[in-house]
Amino acid sequence: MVAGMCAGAVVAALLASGTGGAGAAGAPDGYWMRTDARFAPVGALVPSAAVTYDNKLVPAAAWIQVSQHTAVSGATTVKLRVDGMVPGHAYAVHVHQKPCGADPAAAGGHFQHKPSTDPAATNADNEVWLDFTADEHGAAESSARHDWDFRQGQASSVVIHDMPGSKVRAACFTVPFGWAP
Ligand SMILES: [Cu+2]
Repeated sequence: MVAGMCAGAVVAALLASGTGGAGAAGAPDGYWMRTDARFAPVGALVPSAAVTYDNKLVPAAAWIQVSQHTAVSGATTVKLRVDGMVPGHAYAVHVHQKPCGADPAAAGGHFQHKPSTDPAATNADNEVWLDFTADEHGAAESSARHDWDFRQGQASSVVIHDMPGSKVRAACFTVPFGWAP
């Protein structure tokens, strides 16, 4: 079991950059965010920010945590942790543009640093990919780091696909991604 895996409310904080002067040393400047939830099916009595569309691949009550740090420079690191997934299964995960909905398509397309209709632009350098393979307990971690930042309103969820290279959406988590102030 992963420590500290209790589902909780969104923890989002926008920390103002240094208190005047040139770069207050050691201050955690930029945008910090961490949020977690347990998956629930569409139409669950108690709705969740994390919805599963495929209860076999992403069981209800599986857990997900997403965190983000964007430095003042714009460099952005996104981390993913999950538990309760199918042991040994390889999933593909991307940051998508819109919040999750009852319809898996609601999350829209991938966030792209340089928006493009060219299929070649769909890659881990131009997008945020958080693919993982669940360990023997169904847990996993992944992370992605880029020199660039999200744009307002264009990164709103993390979509878990059934397998790498697939467009099928097994689950979705609405996440308050932010950008450097
Ligand atoms: Cu995707």
